[in-house]
Amino acid sequence: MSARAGVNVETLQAASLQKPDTILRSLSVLVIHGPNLNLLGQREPGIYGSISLAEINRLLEAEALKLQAKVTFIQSNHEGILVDAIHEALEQHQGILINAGAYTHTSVALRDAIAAVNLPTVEVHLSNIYRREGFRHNSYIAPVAIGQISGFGVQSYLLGLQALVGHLRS
Ligand code: CA2
Repeated sequence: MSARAGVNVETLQAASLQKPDTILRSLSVLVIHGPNLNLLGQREPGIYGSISLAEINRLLEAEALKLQAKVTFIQSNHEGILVDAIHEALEQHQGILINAGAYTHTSVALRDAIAAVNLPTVEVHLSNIYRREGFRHNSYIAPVAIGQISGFGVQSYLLGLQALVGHLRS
């Protein structure tokens, strides 16, 4: 081993010999759950299944581990709290995974917050919003998201996380 200015040259050489795709940057993703999603598993299992929000978060943790990413969760029933969380994400996270719940179809404020921070965002829905009532067919989030996954239950979240991390690493 040769040493220069206290730097372990062997370690540097080993790092530079790795294929670029095997050097994984540490990535942090903020997962946002909107209004009423705290009720998952307790009400309306016919539409949203019997899985709880805590279980969805556990599955996302496990998926994030496989993807070598970090996930942080917030659920709120209050639009302003979600807007604040999106603003604060700019300092701490590289991407956002969001199920904005009913705010998907109503909230210009959430859309503007996502556009303002300009963090890559993936929109997910448990149900297929396009097979449901007409008022669920419009998403204010979709035009400022890099993509949307809808209709696959908890898989929508897991596929969304994979897509977001893939996008951030590409
Ligand atoms: O399918 C989705 O993930 C939705 O974002 C869920 C929202 C709905 O307003 C969107 O149109 C589609 C509703 C979340 C409410 O979750 C509940 C869970 C259990 C019981 C009642 C509501």
